[in-house]
Amino acid sequence: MGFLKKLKDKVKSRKKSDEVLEKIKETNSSTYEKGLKKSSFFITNKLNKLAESKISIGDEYFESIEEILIMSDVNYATAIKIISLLKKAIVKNKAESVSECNELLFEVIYNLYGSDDTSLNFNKDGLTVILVIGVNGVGKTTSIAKLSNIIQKSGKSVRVVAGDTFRAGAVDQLSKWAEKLNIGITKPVKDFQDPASVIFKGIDDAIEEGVDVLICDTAGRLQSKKNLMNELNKINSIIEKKVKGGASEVLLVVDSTTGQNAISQAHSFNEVAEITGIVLTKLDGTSKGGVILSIKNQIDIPVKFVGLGEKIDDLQSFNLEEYILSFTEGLYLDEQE
Ligand SMILES: Nc1nc2c(ncn2[C@@H]2O[C@H](COP(=O)(O)OP(=O)(O)OP(=O)(O)O)[C@@H](O)[C@H]2O)c(=O)[nH]1
Ligand SMILES: [Mg+2]
Repeated sequence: MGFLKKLKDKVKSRKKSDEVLEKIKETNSSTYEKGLKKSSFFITNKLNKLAESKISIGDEYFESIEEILIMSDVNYATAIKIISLLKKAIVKNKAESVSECNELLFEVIYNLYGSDDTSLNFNKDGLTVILVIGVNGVGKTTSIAKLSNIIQKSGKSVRVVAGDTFRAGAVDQLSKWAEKLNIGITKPVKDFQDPASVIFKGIDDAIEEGVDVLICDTAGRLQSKKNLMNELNKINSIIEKKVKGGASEVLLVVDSTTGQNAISQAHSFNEVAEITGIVLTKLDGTSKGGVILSIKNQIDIPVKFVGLGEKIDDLQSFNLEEYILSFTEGLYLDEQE
């Protein structure tokens, strides 16, 4: 049985769970498929053309693969690594047709990516605080709404805090979501209030309300590394003062449509904060879904969630199998039983 067929069977045989952590990780194949349509169209089209062209499996084929990977936002070093592994896999599997080699490409990518722990960390002894950070416009606030929805559906109660006191309209935006989701929200009491003090109040409110999880929105303003570090340090020390062990998750949101910029943001934020996971948004808006491989290989912080559209259910736990299957939708495969 071919690799992709095996993967499909694996995804199909997944069972639904009642456990909170497992529920959060449940994914929807059609959301993945829809969200990765552009990437899949781009890559399978190119690979299918190679299969049709009767190109021989040699330098020209590998150069084409390298080009396709790089155009999909896989960084150069990773692309080279993938091709060297692909060459070995072709020999090992005695692959003779281009379509066989194309399928092996995804098996290589799957194995290279490996397994990441995409579970959300929860505080076992009290309030779980999730801090959400990232530059302007990447999708922090919308991802917070979507994440609140996922956590709520898993059976835990949620509250949010509008720690973005910088952008006019930011508080209203989060308030609207909170109303829709029927969850509590802590807002600043004055314009440009220190975000740490809003989060301080948010924690008090969350403890008083007795909710399980508090998600903190922050401003996405671009600032110097030193200022950013100071601000995040202040927020962290406030959380640590109130909740033993501090924030359970520090999620960095990056926009996949910005390609290598997303990678450099992750690098910079990683220097100033202990990021526990990445939320990769707007995958539906790009044909360059390979950026996830660059994140894995250049930064090695687990992508925990992916944004596959603008609707509330379009944030999904990151699942490598779903990702690869959606990516290869429409790929020509050799006839297999
Ligand atoms: N297509 C698509 N749009 C998204 C996704 N995630 C967020 N967006 C859109 O991106 C835009 C910006 O989202 P916000 O959540 O306001 O971004 P933010 O990071 O909070 O922005 P600031 O508060 O200004 O820093 C909105 O129009 C969202 O609907 C996604 O996964 N797919
Ligand atoms: Mg925002």
